Amino acid sequence: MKVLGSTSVLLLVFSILFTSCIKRKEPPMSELAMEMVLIPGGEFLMGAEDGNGSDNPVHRVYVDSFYMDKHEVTNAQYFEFCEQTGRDLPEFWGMKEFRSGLGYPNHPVVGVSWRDARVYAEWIGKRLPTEAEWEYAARGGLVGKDFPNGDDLDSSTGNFSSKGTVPVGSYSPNRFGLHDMAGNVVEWVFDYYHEDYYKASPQKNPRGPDKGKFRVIRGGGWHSGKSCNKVHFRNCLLARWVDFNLGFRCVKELR
Ligand SMILES: [Ca+2]
Repeated sequence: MKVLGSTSVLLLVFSILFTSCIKRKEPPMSELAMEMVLIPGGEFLMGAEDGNGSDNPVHRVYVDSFYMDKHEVTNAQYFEFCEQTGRDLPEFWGMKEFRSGLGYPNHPVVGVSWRDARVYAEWIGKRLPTEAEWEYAARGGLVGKDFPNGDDLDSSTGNFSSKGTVPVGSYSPNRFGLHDMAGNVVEWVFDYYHEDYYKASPQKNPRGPDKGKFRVIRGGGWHSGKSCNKVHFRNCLLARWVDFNLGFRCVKELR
């Protein structure tokens, strides 16, 4: 009986250890702080007068403080989500030409729909950024500049018009500490798209139209031209769409 009792205790211990290994824990804030940066709330001028039409008029917007992922979500991070939730792996998974799959753990995930991105964000205790939050963060506190680090973007400051994604964080961050806000992959944001939204946008914490056919995408990617990488450039896709040039990152509210 004594031997059986010891075995039972051992089994119980192993069971607890195994369960604790497979159960995802909420990361502590110190860990979050390492992978996210605090974007201090404030006002900025959103849009551009000389943009592609939907990004004007320039209008003053205020956003509250929030945390934002320093990097685009990676293949390794998204794989863990699929492993733990049973969600399908992304389109293009395992395709070398798109640097997709576990052979490229630190490259940004591609081939995910807006819905995939939103479910991932909820699973990890975050959410997708609003379009205003994304642009405010991309500008990094600079005023009237087209790119995250100033007036220009070239092959030494961002991954665009290239042959594929690169590991996240391969280029210098902007002044808020965010990498790849121009280039690498285009990023899904929360908002529905409407080309005239800036004419009617609320000034404080805008969240986009209440309904729409498309979701906004931001930032340009490896397969985008330079002009699509401007901090104010807007584009959109159907929420179910997937693309080898498109990924996402998440934000988290302070409270
Ligand atoms: Ca990007």
